[in-house]
Amino acid sequence: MAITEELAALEAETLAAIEAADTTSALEDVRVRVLGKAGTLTGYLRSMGSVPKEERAAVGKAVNEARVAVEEALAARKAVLEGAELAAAIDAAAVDVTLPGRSQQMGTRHLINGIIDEVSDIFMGLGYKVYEGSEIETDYYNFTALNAPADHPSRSMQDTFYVHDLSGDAARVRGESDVLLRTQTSGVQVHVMEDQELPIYMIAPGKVYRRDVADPSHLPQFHQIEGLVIDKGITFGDLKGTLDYFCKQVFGPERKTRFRAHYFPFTEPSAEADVSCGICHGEGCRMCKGTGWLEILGCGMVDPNVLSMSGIDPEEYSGFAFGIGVERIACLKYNVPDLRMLLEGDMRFLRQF
Ligand code: 2NL
Repeated sequence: MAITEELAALEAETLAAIEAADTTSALEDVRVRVLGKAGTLTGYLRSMGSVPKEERAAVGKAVNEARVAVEEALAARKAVLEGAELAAAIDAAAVDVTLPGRSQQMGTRHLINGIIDEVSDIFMGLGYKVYEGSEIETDYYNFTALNAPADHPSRSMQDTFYVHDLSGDAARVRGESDVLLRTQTSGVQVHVMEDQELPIYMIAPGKVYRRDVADPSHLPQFHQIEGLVIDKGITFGDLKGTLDYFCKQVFGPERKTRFRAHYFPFTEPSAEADVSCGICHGEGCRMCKGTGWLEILGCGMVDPNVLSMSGIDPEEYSGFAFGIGVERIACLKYNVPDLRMLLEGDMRFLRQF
């Protein structure tokens, strides 16, 4: 076969292989096979020297034409394949912007914090200041300054969480620490009585601790809001008017209040306040155990001893104080069946409020 015929056959075969290549790497294989260092067409270009002189021009022309035809076909096919591969890569990496996002569940304000804010707003509206104080207190601020007898059971290791005292004092290291987790927020009021100018109109909301095992109606950590007013000429009438207003703000203007005599070591006289039942309006039902009333807080006129211990003259000043259980308000307003549900973080429960 004449060289020109061989070249024509090689060109035809190569052009067919180029058309058949379906990836850029298959196309590159064809290029190397034909135009690479050891390629078939390269072989013809290299062997031009051995072609007889009279044929050299014609063969040279044919080889060159074949090379140009192959190079053009390679370039054209390469453009097509690269375009297709780019389109496929873009498709594979594409993000479907029409897909809905993965939604994050939003948290809510905790019921207990909601009640603390609501009560704080009511008292701030009456000109009271809100003090938060410390959850760790000394025996003096939690008990002694509140007239609690030295042998009162609430002071015992049974009922109060004492904190290891690492100050190095021998007696304290033996376990007789006078540092504790507050069992009521009263210590905050004692600090205010010692440190602030009179008169005092304040509330102290926050966490308190008692050594109880958690059950549907007890938690070892719960919340209290205590209030304290000290001014000249404060009477039990001021206490009743203030707490009646408070109850109507929280539970509704149609609710009534009543005050029953009670005992607390830090107040004299002392009382428990009830609010009329919101279900039966005083008729008696299951909610109020047939009484028509729901107990909601403890209160009283600040004992003169308590005033004196904090440096306030009980001849010149008088005051009232009260303590509200926040979990108790939550139960009355929202019928929480088990206080432990307040601590489980189950959004199906917490979202209801
Ligand atoms: C209750 C009873 C009460 C107080 C707390 C108080 C504080 C000072 C002086 C006098 Cl600094 N009293 N606090 C008074 C009466 C009752 O709480 O059952 N709370 C849930």
